[in-house]
Parts: sequence; C-alpha cells; structure tokens
Amino acid sequence: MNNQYKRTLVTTALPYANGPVHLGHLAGVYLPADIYVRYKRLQGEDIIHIGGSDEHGVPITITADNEGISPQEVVDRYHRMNLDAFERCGISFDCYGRTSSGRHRDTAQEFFREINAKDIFVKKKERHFFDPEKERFLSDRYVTGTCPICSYPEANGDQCEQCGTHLSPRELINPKSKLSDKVPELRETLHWYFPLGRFQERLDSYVQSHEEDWRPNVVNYTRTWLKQGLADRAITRDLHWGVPVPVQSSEAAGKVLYVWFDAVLGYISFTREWAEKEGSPDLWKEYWQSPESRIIHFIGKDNVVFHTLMFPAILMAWNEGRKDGIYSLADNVPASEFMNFEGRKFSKSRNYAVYLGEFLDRFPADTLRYSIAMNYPENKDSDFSWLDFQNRTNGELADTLGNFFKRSIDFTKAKFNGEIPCDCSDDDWNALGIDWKKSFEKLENAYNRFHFRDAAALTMQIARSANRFLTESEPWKEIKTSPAAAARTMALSVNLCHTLAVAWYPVIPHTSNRMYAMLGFDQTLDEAIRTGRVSWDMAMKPQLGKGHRLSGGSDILFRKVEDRDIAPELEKIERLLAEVEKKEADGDQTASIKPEISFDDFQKIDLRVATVTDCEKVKKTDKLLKLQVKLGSGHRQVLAGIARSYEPEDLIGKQVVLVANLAERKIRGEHSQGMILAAEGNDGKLHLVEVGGSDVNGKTVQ
Ligand code: B3M
Ligand code: ZN
Repeated sequence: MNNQYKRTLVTTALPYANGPVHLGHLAGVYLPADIYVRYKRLQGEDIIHIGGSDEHGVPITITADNEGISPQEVVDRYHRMNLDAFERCGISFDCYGRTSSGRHRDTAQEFFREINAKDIFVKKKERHFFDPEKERFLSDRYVTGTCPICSYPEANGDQCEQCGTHLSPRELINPKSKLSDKVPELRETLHWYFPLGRFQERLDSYVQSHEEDWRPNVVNYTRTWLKQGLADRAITRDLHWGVPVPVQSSEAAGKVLYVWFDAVLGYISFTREWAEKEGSPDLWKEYWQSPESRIIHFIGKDNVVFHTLMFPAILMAWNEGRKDGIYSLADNVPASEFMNFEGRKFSKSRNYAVYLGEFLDRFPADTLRYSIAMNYPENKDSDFSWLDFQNRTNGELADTLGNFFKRSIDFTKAKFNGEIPCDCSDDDWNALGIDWKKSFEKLENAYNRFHFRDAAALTMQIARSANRFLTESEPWKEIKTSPAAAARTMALSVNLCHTLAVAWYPVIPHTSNRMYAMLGFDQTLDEAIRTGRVSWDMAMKPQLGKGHRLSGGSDILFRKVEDRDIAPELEKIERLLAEVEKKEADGDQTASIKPEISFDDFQKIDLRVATVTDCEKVKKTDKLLKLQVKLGSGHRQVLAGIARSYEPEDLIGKQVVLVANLAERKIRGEHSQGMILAAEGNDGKLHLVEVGGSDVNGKTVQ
C-alpha cells in the first residue's frame, strides 16, 4: 500500500452505454467509490473521481441491431440517461467521459502505436466465426451457444452470464449467430494479439506485492489466471464500431481495437479531459505518472482480471524502455461481489432489475444510498429487497436520525428562540455516552479499508446514541424544573446534529447538506468542505457556541416508505418471477438458478453415499417414505417425499446421495436425519441420484 501518497485517483468501471444502470451496478461500484471519495474530500485530501461511458464494442452494436438504430444513437441515449441518474444519486464524478470522444480515440491509438512500434504485439491469422448470410465476422457476443462449464443455453461468446466464466466464441457448444440464428462457419482473419505471457513474471510480482492489502477474492482470482499461464489475447476485432486500428495498411481495414483494450485506457483519456477542463492540461500526469499518487479502481468481480492483469500489462508495455512518461499501476482494485435483487441475480437481458433512474423517480437518493451501503456486497453477494429498504428507511433513517434531528431543531426554536442557549463543555460532550476517539478511529479504519457497510452502521450507532441522549434527558420536563439543564441538553443536541451532518456526508450527502442548511449556514455543506471550512475532525467536537442561530427552517429529513409505496414493486417482482418460471416450463431449465454461492459455502455441505436398508410408507401421508440408511458404521433415519415415485421395496439396497450434515428435522412427528438427492423429471416423478460401484458406502460425493 502506498502510504506516502499526496493525491488519489479513483476510477469506476465504465458502464456500457447500451442500457440504463441498475441498482446492482450502483451497489458494487459507483456508490462505494463515491462514499470513499466524499470521505477523503472531507479529510481534505486531493482526490479525483474519473468515470464515464464505455461506448464501443459488440454490446453497443448488438443493442443498435436489436433496436434498429445506429450505435451512435444508442450511446447518445444511454450516456445521457446514466449520467443523469448518477447526478441525481449524488455520484460526484470529477469527469464523466465517453470513449467515443476524439480525445479518447487519440489516447487509445497512441498506446497502440507505442506498443506496436516496440514490436510487442503478435500478428496471427486465425479462423473465426463468420455469418455467411450477413457476410460478417462474428466477434464475442455475436455468437451465442451453450456454456461448456455450466450448460447455460444462452451463454455469450465472451462470457457466460450464468456462471461468469470468460469464454471465447469457439468454446461454445452449438454456436449460433445472433444476427441470423444460423450456424456460423469458420473463416481466416488476421488480428493483433497482446502477448500477456511476456509480462507473466512482472505481473506475478505486482500481484504478490499487493497480496496483503487487496481483497482475498481479487488476489485469488488473479492468481488462478497466473497459475494457468497467461495466453496471447486478441486486441483487435472485425467490427465497424470502435477505435480504428491505427495501421496504414490494408491489413487493418475494417478492424477496430478490442473494446477492453480501449475501455481501460478511457480512465487515462478522461483524466486528460478533466485536466484540460481545469485549465491545466498536464495536471493528469500528476495522478498517472507520479510515485506520490495512488490509483484505485472500483469494479465488480466480473471485471477483475482486466484490471489486475490486462490493464497493468498494457501499461508495462508502454513503460518498457522509456525514461519518462512512466505510468503507475493501481495501488488497489476493490472489486465487489454482486448484489442480488429479491434473492435472484440482476439480469439486464431478462429485464429482472430495478433501474437507478426509475428508482429515483419514486424515492429520494439518500434512502437508496443508505440501504445499499448497509447491504454493500464487500466479501460476499448481498441482497436488495423492498422490505429491507422500507425497514431501513423507516426504522433507521426516519425514526432514529430524522427524529433526533427534528426534535433538536424544533425544541430549540420553540424554547430558545432558535439560538444555542449556552456553550458545551468538554466534560458534558465526553459524558454523552459516545467514545469519540474510539468511534472515529473505527470509522476512519472502515472507510480506509473500504468497509462501507461498517462505516454506515457505525455512523448510525452515533445517531442512536444522540437520539437516546435526547430522549433520556427529557428537555420538555427539564424546561419546567431546570431551564439551565434544558439549555445544556439542547446545546449538546444541536451540536450533535452538526456532528451527524458532517459524519453522514459520505453516505447521505443530500441529507447532510439539508441538515447543514437547517443548522443555519448560508454556504452549502459541499461548498464548505470544498473551501476547507468544514472537515472530518470537526465532527468529533462541538462547533456551535452560544448564540449560534438556527436560521434555516425545519423540514422532515425522511418521509416514511408506506406499504402502498412498495406494493407495485412487489407485484412487479411476482410478475417477473412468473415470467422466469414460464421460461423454465418452456424448456429453459436453468432460468431460475439461485444466486451464486462461494466455494467455502459449498464446502460446508457434506454429501455422502448411503445405502437404503429398510423403507416404509409414513402413515396418513401419500407423499412421504421413511428410509433407514446405512452410512459407514452408523445408521440414519431419513424422510423423503418420494412415495408417489417409488414403492418402498424398490429402494432397498440402493446407494443414494445423502446430505449428511443437514440439521435434524421433525416431519409429521418423525425424525429425519439428512436429505437424499433427487431430480424431478418431465413425468412429474422424482428420480433418485444413485451411485454405482462397490465399497462406496459412507464415502464423500464430490
Ligand atoms: N464496460 C464491462 C461492464 O460494464 C465494461 C467495463 C469497462 S471498465 C474499463 O461490466
Ligand atoms: Zn456458464
């Protein structure tokens, strides 16, 4: 980790401008990055946030083909739409660029030329899929077929949406052209390849130097690739949309740079654009080419190797043999896991998603930011559900933070003419029941280590303490018995409001700005932070002295989410799920695969071979059989709902697969110690999974 840094460059994955961003994107990439950047700004650090639209590649041209419009129209529409949604959500980019810009084309071509001039690329003639009807080569997603890993029938030629495996079109089983639905043929074509293997050792030591501070999943995933040995990767494509391959020969005609080669360079071209807008065209170099700066890429887990191997290798190739203009490699790549939606994977192609813009049409940005921060998929997949959103908004934001804030402001206005009646003493402040030093250390640690769920939860802890203090002090009684005590309580409470306005800024900046205004400041909190008037450390101490006026009104901070507000959303989910089920009934058996689990989760399940020794029907049911099974030297009783599929005597002697470590359950008054595996056939009957071979009883099934 670079601890000696002077400035930080944060980048966020460039979403393809072929559709609206959804809550999964927000949770994994944009919100965590924005929280981090806002926290660092509050700390007074020099930090910029660079992002933008990925406007090239097959995802764009396919959308254009499907919608019958030009690729340019596609990217214009979705660039604007996503930028607008991000702005409304308070994602504070310093630059939100577009890879279709001239500046970007120049940068990407400059990289290609530099690496080409060093003779690092390898040119190869290879056979690629070609659609004879449409007379076009079919790269990446123009080919679909069955995934060789998980058998998902609609896997794309570059990646399987179901299991996440990176693929090449020729690995697909039963490939089909997306343009004509025909089986494509193979034709020879020439492409430039990037020899990743040449950088293997350098990449190895790069990853090793970060194994302590990168997330374990990022290191492990990258290591898996390194262990397999890095192969050459084609970095050009036969396509008419993208950055033209900058080579003056007929060999390059009709070819563009592969979207992943150009997209990562977008981070650089957009930083250059930003520097130009700042009126200091060389300023970008201080972020990209200085040992005193740090680069952090926020991405989702499906983009890891592009950021930990490909992009670093491109930069290494550029740096090779140079004395100046040396690019730094990322200091950290905090890749998130996925956030699911109501227990299932978000899916653009199945329209199973909540889009950011649509969400913000109905609910305020900060309620979303908070509930997503509390479900940040840091180490494992998480879930967004409407009920969780409702509970967090009502129980935490409205009842705790909002309630405390409003009571503090209103009571001070009503009883003390809207003026802070006295100064707060350090002793009183320290007796509030908040360990200021420890809480803020914990908070800082959480932000610095990208533990954003912890950061939001710890800040809510402070709000809870503040709320408790006000409730327990009962100033509405104190005012009658001891006005001085009530004055003290309100001085402390209003100062706690200031603390909360500042401390909440990274997570719910719109609310923090409103709180700051209601506390009587003319300047916005954003502006106060930008000009250095407000900083993080100020949240730990009382800042508002006797006589400070609350001149800014008093609104409710959070409106509660009523059942009727989310009822249409719950109905929509039911409809979408019914569609998935219908798809399944129509033959797509994998449409409802449950959300991914980690390998560790999987390893918790102990599957064993058991032999059925006895079996009888359970009385008064027509579904259940009671099985006695032998498992190694022991015996178990297992109930199974297979009475309509098997006669008891048919089962004796069968070697079945038992989930051996499932918690014991009582079904119809009988104990069941495990579960046996079976699949439902089209005949509606269950078919037991059987294991052949002798001497397998008790053995692990793997
Ligand atoms: N557009 C993939 C994606 O949206 C790609 C990211 C580019 S980051 C340089 O998931
Ligand atoms: Zn797959």
